[in-house]
Amino acid sequence: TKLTFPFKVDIDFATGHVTAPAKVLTRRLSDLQGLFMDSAAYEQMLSRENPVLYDVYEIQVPEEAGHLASCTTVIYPGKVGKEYFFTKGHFHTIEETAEIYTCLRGEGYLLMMTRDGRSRAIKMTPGVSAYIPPYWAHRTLNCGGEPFVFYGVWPADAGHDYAAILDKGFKQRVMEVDGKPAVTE
Ligand code: M6P
Ligand code: ZN
Repeated sequence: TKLTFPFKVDIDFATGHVTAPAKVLTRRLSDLQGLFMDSAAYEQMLSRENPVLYDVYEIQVPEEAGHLASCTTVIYPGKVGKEYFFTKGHFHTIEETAEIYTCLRGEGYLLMMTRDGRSRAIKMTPGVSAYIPPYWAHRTLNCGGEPFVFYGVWPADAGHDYAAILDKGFKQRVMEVDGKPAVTE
């Protein structure tokens, strides 16, 4: 690890915006091809519009062991069919690395699963801080009517591995049932 100077950023809990040095990653509906359960609803929505599902504001540090990367993520409210907008979800390339998500605003779920088929869901509301252990893939979703904002911290060299998610998806889904979010197996 090279010597890095201490720094600070300001996080706006309402918007998730972070003051520089932050890198913005925007994911739209078209970036999540094949991931939502209702593919007809997906295609229909995409034929009309290509909304932003979430923005990630990453606080930039060297991607090296010893550093901690962090970011805010803002998932906008919405659904594809009955399924709430979610992130792609990923394993870490270095699988023995953990992550912490802390909810700043709104209402959502953190879905986690292992390669051998275990799964867990944690309800996220402001002040809830969730621990994602090593080896657990993670996806978040917004099941409320306002932006869902959370702050995540992970080892900077962990990396993102999307292959298994793009191939098999997540075991659990969160759908609207009778006007309320329900976690389905
Ligand atoms: C969280 C972190 C980021 C991740 C982001 C979006 O903020 O885990 O590392 O990039 O969510 O999730 P994804 O990369 O799965 O689209
Ligand atoms: Zn991660």
